[in-house]
Amino acid sequence: MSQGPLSAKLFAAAKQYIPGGVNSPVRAFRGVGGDPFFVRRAKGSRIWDVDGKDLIDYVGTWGPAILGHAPVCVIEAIHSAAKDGVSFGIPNPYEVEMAKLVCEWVPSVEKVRLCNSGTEATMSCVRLARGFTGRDRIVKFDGCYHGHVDALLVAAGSGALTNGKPDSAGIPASYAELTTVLPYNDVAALEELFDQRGHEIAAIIVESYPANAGLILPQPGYLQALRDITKKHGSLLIFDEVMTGFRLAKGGVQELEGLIPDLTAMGKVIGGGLPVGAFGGRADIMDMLAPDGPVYQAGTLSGNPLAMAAGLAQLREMEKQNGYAHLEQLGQIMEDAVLDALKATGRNYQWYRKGSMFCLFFTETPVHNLTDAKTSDIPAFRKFFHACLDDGVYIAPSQYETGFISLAHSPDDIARTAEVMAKALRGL
Ligand code: HOZ
Repeated sequence: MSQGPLSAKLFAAAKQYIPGGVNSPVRAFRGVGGDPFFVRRAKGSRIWDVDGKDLIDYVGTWGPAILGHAPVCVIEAIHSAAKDGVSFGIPNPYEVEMAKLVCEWVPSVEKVRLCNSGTEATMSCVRLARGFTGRDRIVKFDGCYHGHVDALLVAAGSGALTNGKPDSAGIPASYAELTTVLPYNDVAALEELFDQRGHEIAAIIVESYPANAGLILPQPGYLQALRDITKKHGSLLIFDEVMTGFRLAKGGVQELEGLIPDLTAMGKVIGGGLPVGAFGGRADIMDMLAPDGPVYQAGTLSGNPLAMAAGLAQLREMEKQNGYAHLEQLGQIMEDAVLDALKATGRNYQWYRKGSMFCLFFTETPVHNLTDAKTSDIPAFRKFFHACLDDGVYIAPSQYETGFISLAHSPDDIARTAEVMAKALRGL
């Protein structure tokens, strides 16, 4: 059972005062059945629920906890910054340090603006692309999720997909009409669209590795095709690196793939667990932002000193510990163990991993796009999820999400996880 008695009591109260009892739909367990547990404490690779049960956690607060939960360096940085005040609403030194670090680490970023969430980052990229190009049309991909931005909540992944409502209500048809949705990894569809409407297209926005419909990797040459076609037609290429940025490499997917997008949206890891987003790119595009340019974007808490201090501490610790190489080793240990478990149980489910991000699709069909992802056996995933949870392993409560390993996961944690997963697979 996912809920102990204290969680059940809290959830009953939460439902009275909060829509659905949660402050973000992905927490509601609608994709797996049952009700969510409430967390009292998190440290390292573990979370403890209010009923005292501990779990090895692969959700990692949906990505930010790359060092594990509550790392000492981040907690100390927050304490130290808070002593001088928690928000100023006027520039502070931390935000300059953070902006400099982002420009140094992320290959395409010449200038960056800090904001408070990944949603703000993608929303601002879209506005900026429209302002810069003077065009209105945006292209996105089926199953990609870019936060709860009106223009992008069309054919969306993550909670929208999990809940079976990938097109949100409340978005005027005339507004959604300006978003064209393409299947991912399909160069012919891309070329056909640009041949017909290239002159209308302000930008393509793409999750650099889509991670909100499970984890889907680009076919060789696909990201380059996006780069080439946008360049040819005078459109911008926006990489949404909210999930992948600072997680797979210092410079995200663009560093790994050797590609330079025009704009990049960032979030999650950059905030060290506090609410931070960022977007950046070519200086001539970024200079279109107010106060220098005509594209307005703002935020009372943007560049908040606590959030900047937490993010800087986390990113510097990753660098100090050579964290990305270490995460790749942990990811490989996990991969070997899961593939062994699949073999031993005679299951040919599709496993995808890049560094510390992973997804096990409950389908035997290779997954290259949302249509493939949807061939997954959802009842089998639900059963697997609950079996893992009962045995102390917490993965995201949806087939259409991605798992995260942190530097706090030990090889023993991973070995235990593989045992639990093997038992869950045997039980299907
Ligand atoms: N990108 C996150 C998981 N796919 C979203 C988390 C949330 O919606 O709360």
